[in-house]
Amino acid sequence: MKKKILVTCAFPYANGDLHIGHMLEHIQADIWVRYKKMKKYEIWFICSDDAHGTPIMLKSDSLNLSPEKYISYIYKNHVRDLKNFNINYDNYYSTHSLENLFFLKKIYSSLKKQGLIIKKDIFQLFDDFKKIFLPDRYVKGSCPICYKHDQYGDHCEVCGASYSAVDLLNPVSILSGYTPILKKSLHFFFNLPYFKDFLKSWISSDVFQGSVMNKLSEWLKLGLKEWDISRDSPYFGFNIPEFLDKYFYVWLDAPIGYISTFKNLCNKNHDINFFDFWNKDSNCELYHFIGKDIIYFHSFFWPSILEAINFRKPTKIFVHGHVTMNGLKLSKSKGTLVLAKKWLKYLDSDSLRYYYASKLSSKVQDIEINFDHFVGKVNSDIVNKIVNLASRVSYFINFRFGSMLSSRIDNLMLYDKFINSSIYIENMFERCEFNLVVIKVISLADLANSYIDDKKPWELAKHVKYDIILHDVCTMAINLFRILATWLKPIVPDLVEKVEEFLNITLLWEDISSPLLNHNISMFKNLRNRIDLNNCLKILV
Ligand code: NOT
Ligand code: ZN
Repeated sequence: MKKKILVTCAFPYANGDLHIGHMLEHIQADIWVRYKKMKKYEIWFICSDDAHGTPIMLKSDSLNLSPEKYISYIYKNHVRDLKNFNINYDNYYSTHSLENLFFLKKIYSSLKKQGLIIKKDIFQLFDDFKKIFLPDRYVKGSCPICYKHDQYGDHCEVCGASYSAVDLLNPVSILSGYTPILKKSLHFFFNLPYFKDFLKSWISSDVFQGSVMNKLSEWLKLGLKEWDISRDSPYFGFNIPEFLDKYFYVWLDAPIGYISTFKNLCNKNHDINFFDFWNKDSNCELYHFIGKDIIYFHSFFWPSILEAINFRKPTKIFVHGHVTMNGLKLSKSKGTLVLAKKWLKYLDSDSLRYYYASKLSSKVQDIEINFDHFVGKVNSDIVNKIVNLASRVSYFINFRFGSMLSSRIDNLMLYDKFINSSIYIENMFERCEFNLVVIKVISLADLANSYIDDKKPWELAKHVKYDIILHDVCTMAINLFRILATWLKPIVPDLVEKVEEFLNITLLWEDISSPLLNHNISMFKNLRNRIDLNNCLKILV
């Protein structure tokens, strides 16, 4: 029996709109989920807004909005953008929810009961002007190791050293411009070192890609520290019971959001059993898609918490690299942090989905967007090779044969060659090697186009006496096109929706082994336009 699967993406912060960097992960996971759905798995795909933390509080303050109003505004934008990129979530929720508060309290009380919460006074940088403790990213100063100026409170961009904000030389608050003071406060810590042995065996249990596993072993050797899970007021988040001026750190309630978002889905769909998925001995699978910047949270903190509360651990944590443009990180100031909605103003969702797919593998590699390459790739692969395949023969089917496919295909061997590639394509989808799916599909599209070049239907059409063979050749080409479109369905859903209208069928994975014969297709219409480089350049303005 196929195991049921729950899939999550990392929760986007509710402090701004989604950009094409975010979309990489949503697209990657969505392709995988769509593929699994086509293969008839019971699979649930969930995500949420990560609605707590200092940046969200400060941003809403600056807009003169309550944080609640602000996160609900951002939520609507996120849902809109995800929908427009065809990211098919079964539930998209928020960590600022009753369900999340419920699980957070329950989990915290269980950790407390087990003696896993330690309270300690610590000293932190405090902006006495703004009356707020400063998160690492809100303080700058000189690196205590290489003395370079203008470094953040967590690590030095010049020498790469990690340190704590209190070690910065000449610290300055980004919020007020004043020198912060050191202030004492009581903090709550999760006893992460207690889970050392568990983590040691868990991280080597095939949950991660090889390169991630190596990194984790290195980190583990460096030793685990108790994890600070509390933040002082002012903060936007959930209160710690009995401590009115203290809040749970956003990174504690964010992963708990995986549980609560799923619970919220179960409340809406009574056919799903919550505990089937989260019990310690669950038979279902749990997949997290995340970026390489948040590995530590998902590989050490999150599984330790699940272990502590006797819940199941993730089956796989799939880590991807970051999006770059011209070899550089996406950045607001350089205009390369392209918002999802801006992308859609000048380009379309399928083009980004296809381009990402053509570059995504199971390796933790950065994904470079180069607009010349992007335009070439989408136009040459999708328009010249895939769509063209149908447009080269549809005229004859539509006008010579009344839109009816023939009762035979012309070349059974070539058809079988396509079908025999299905196993390989399935394996590559399964392993998230989407780049190899694309390579295979395009190499078969080349083969199909060569087949048409050889058969020259436009020559056959000159003599009525060749009508039978013309009909079989065109039917053959349409059938090859149909197989390719079925394989591409998880990647480019907008295109394939139009293909389905044209072919007058729903493309199903299990159907491709038998050719489509004696079947009425629709009139061929343009299935997609070419991309214009000028539109890409408009995005960057
Ligand atoms: N909002 C975080 C980020 O880095 C991701 C949270 C992931 C969700 O964008 N939960 N967990 N763990
Ligand atoms: Zn330095």
